[in-house]
Amino acid sequence: MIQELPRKMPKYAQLVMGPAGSGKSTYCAMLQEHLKVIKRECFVVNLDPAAEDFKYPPSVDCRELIQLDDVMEDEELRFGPNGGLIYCMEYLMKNLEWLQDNLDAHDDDYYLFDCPGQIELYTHLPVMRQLADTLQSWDFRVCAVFLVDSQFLGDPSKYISGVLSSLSCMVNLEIPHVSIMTKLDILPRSSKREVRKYLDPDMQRLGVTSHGGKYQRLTEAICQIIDDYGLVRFLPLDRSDEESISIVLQHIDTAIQYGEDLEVQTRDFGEDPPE
Ligand SMILES: Nc1nc2c(ncn2[C@@H]2O[C@H](COP(=O)(O)OP(=O)(O)OP(=O)(O)O)[C@@H](O)[C@H]2O)c(=O)[nH]1
Ligand SMILES: [Mg+2]
Repeated sequence: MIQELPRKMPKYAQLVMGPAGSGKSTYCAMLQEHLKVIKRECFVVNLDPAAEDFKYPPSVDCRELIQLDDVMEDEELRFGPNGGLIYCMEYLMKNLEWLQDNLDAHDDDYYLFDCPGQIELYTHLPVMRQLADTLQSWDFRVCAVFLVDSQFLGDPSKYISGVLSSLSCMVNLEIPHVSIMTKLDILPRSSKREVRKYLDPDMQRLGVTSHGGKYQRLTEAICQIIDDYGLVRFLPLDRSDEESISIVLQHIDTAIQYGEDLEVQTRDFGEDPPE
């Protein structure tokens, strides 16, 4: 007789990343609120050792393990703010059992990890890769959510650098990846029209020119690759528009196959009413 093994249920995580001030903490607070409205629970984890106040109630706060101020004031370490932050993140990676104990994650739990804004964490340091790999070894399905401020995407050369920073994070982490253009709610109407061009861009038609002309062919080749392989597409996020929040969530849920293993909820309505 074939015995059915108990099914292992996954947990879900979004690693919310992006440059300083791109809106990561605001996104976590907003998404937690949105999920509450649609009766889904999620926990937010603060992974920024320099965070001072919160827009959401953190379920886990890495500052209980290590704080940037303590590292900077340490007589032996003598770090500045950037080096200090990297030190804190490396310290966290050496103490991942602290994170595991504090997460206390159960089947189907959904977590948002609010990460710090140091871009080097995503592009070439091993820290975030290590975190993503560890979460996966703890049965999490993890999605990288990379935010870029729409204010900085409004012309072709800025757009290319936004695409390349998101792309280097994608290549570094090798997990499902969603890129988001934030703060559309504060763009003036004329810029909104301009920025929409970049949501589904035809890189060749954007007319990207490099400053010196010398690198023109390189720029064109990069655009061609991004275009041909559909490598990075930004989803617009306007926090004043529930539908845009919902579309972003759908993309991420699809990327991590959220809900695929959920049990069908049944409800007992009692006996049939008399005719
Ligand atoms: N209007 C508007 N403002 C936003 C939005 N997202 C963030 N902001 C503002 O942008 C600033 C930075 O937002 P944060 O959420 O702190 O950005 P962050 O990426 O967490 O910043 P760091 O953690 O310092 O890297 C704050 O003043 C926010 O109020 C948005 O969608 N719309
Ligand atoms: Mg933040």
